[in-house]
Amino acid sequence: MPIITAARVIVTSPGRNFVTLQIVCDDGTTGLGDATLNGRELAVASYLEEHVVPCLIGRDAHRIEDIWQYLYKGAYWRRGPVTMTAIAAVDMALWDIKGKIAGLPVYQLLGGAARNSCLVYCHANGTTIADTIETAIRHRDEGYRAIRLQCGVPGLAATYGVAKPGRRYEPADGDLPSESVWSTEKYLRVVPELFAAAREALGWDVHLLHDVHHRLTPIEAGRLGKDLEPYRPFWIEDSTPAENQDAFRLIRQHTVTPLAVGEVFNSIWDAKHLIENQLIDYIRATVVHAGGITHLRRIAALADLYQVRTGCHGATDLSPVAMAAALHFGLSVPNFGIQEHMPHNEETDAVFPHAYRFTDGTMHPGDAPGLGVSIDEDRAAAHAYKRAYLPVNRLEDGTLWSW
Ligand code: CS2
Ligand code: MG
Repeated sequence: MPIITAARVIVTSPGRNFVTLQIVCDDGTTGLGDATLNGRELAVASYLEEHVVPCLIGRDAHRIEDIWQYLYKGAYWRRGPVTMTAIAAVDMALWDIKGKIAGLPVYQLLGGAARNSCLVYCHANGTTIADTIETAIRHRDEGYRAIRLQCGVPGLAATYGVAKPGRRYEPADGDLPSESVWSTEKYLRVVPELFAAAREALGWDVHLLHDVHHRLTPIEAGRLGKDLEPYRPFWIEDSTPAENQDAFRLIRQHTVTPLAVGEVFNSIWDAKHLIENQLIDYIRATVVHAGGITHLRRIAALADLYQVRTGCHGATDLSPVAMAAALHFGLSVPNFGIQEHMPHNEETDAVFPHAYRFTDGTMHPGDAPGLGVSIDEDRAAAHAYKRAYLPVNRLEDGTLWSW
């Protein structure tokens, strides 16, 4: 059996911060796990280095479930984004090790492929509706069959999901949080116009998605869902904050637009009520923030009972290690829905060489043993960490609001 002899945390910042856990076994096998929590990276790095790594040394790396339970129940202080991201990193690394020793890609260890490849969606954003549509057409021509649309809101200097002109969209910035101003009224006027223009320009053979990013009240979300029904969105995401899972009942009463939620969830308990009451259609919890492959499989199995499908988060603050793990998971689950795919920049891809590939609007993790991703430590060392925060959002009257 492969005994864990070392585990190291590697922090690198090729355009944005990533935290990676590398576990080493006595036979030389190594495994990688993503431990990136955007804006709180060093909290997870410290949790791993100070509290988790000492407990891993000497353990049998094949005992994934036992180690998961040890780190979850053994911490006493259960759940939360930092804890579950740390557990996720260990879990991903152990599945990587198991696959390498077995000589099999991780999806084969999870029951094999339940589909040929994973449908993915990309991001189209722009300051104006016209800019957004132009980008969406370009992505459709690149082969994407599903595109998320986010555009600027007239009267607001900036808004979620829209990159600064000429720059890639990376929301974490600054040595302290930047502040943006929000107006629900202005926003609710522009999104239906965006979708009307998108259907006019792109037709009906492409899925269109939208991320509300936690900013509406339930009844406002019902209004948006109803206004978008003529344009058949694939989903509206994070339409209202989900601490009160039952809030989605109010949205359901007013619209048949599909609802997605969960990228900020870190355990099955965050989603149980939503899933059991069929208040959502897609669950977006991820391998990196919801306890790894082991826990995400439990969430997907519960969701499957209620015809809820997976729609996992996949922004660029999830490293290529997480993307690889997400694709092995997505290929194997019966109730896969869609996988978010924001391509990383070239520097990041160089730090994390990987086997996963994009083809014709879908992605496949590849058949390399394990997760099929590695880390170039020399390149990683060349990109020093720099603290960065996600923005803070306020209403026009200064009220602190969800970003
Ligand atoms: C967004 C994310 O991709 C999405 O759906 O919600 O870009 C989110 O804003 C970031 O992951 C936060 O770090
Ligand atoms: Mg989102």
